[in-house]
Amino acid sequence: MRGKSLTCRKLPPEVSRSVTAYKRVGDPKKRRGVFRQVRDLPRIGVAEPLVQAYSEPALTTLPYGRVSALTGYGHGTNIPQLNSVQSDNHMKPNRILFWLNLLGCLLIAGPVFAQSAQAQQRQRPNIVLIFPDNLGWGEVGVYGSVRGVPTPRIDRLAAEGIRLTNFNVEFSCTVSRAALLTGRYAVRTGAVQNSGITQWEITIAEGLKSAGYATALFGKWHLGGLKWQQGRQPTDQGFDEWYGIPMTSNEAQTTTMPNFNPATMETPYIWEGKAGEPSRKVKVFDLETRRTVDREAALRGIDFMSRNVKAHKPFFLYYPITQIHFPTLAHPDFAGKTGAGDIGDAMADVDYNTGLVLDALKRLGIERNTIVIWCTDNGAEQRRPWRGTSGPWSGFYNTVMEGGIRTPCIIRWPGRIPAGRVSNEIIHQIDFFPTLAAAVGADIVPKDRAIDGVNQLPFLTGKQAKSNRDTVIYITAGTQPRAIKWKDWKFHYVFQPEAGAPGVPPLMRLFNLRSDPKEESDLKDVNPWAQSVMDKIVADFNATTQRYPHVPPNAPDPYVPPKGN
Ligand SMILES: [Ca+2]
Repeated sequence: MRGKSLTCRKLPPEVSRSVTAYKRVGDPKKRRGVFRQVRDLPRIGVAEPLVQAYSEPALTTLPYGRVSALTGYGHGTNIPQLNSVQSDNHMKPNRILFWLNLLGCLLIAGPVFAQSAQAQQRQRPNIVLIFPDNLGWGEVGVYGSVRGVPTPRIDRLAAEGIRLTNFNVEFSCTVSRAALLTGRYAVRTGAVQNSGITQWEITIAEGLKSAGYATALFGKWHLGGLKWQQGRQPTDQGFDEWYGIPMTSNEAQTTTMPNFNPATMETPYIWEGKAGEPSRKVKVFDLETRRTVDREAALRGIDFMSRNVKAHKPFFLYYPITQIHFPTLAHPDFAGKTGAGDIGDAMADVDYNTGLVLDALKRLGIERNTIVIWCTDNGAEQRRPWRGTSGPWSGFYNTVMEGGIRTPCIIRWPGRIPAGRVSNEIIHQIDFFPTLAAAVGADIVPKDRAIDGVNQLPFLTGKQAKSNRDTVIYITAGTQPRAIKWKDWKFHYVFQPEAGAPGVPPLMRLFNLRSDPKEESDLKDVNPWAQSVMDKIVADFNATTQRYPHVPPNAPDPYVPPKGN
């Protein structure tokens, strides 16, 4: 698996084509023409990154794979020659061929040479996944902040990476986290708040851990259910260590409830844990510690990154920020500071904590070798007085209105993902697992179950204009789809714009999200083709459940999947 990542496969196709073309040309004049292409290779990412790899700290990863392994073999002296290839227009073709062949041999022969696992690992990119809670589209500066609270760090991250405007998630905390970490629509996992997901699920953390990554969660878990201590801790799902809350933020209100009785009711705590050990209580989770848990999680995350940089180990830092889920009470540094209420203060808090992590990446010298994903778990908080905003969209979380399932998402990977792009291509949180697997060059996506995510790396890196997805299925309670998104169209099977309220007739409605972002004008009757297209998407999905039946909600461990038909 790791060996594969060391081969020439990782060269960009234009480089491979040029090198191959050069070798095939017999006529010296024509060869010189091809040489001009080859000479330009540094501009598309071969020799230049080699030089960077030679001069930068060990954790720098090269674009296009594992070429920096060369330096690990003591071949650093090749680099001046490579530079001479790009600068010496008069070099004789046979010399050029020699160096190209040498380069090719080294690239191809890489896996043949024994290389320490550590040397491989330090070339894999680190991953930082920042995942605020109930943070709606309309709070973030670069997404058109309704409250006008500055979010300079998130905005800058967007300028340095890609900003998605059609990023899709599941409708609520637990199901969103299940989909995020498993690459599967949550309905397949049986994820529900009170029981979380079974140990049988394989998470991104487990996959990356198997590829040699250090893994940690600092923040909110919410995938272990009420009995999370019984085999459903973060450390039971691939995280080496964790700190934070096992369930959700509203438990911070428990100890101040008028009827709270510690003798008969469970006191919520902030916990910490390491793989192989039971988690330990750190302190009571209440309205005061609710304000500070995200900052503490950021600082622990930075400590985790620092330790792994020293250990030359790639890492996956999952930082599920608890803001701005209710009670939306920001860190004391921000409480009352923005003039835009609790949500405005919390948004500033989120931006600040994001900045702490980003600054640490820079300080540690691993900015270029780290994929940063910043996205939110579901749409805007709706509970008053902490009612968030969905920007141009209608609805809030716990619905499949766009305000519930379309959230901000920014991805940065310097040198790989072009900076400053904004895209309305459809992406889903379930795509992260296969996309990150491709990004780190590890075959870690499970093959014995239905995976709904698709690899979006070619799109994110600009090698392909379109997303590998043009549909999304939205399922809330039960297994019946509530809505389907197909290209610019969205078809509601049960139009339910308010969470908990009954569906509003006519239940089936069709909207064009470009012309009608608020989902107000039903176009079903003038587009009679639409339902059959949507029904086909549902039928295709349902067909997969014959082979891969859903894990039932509340399934106990150990879960054993039934044999599919
Ligand atoms: Ca949430």
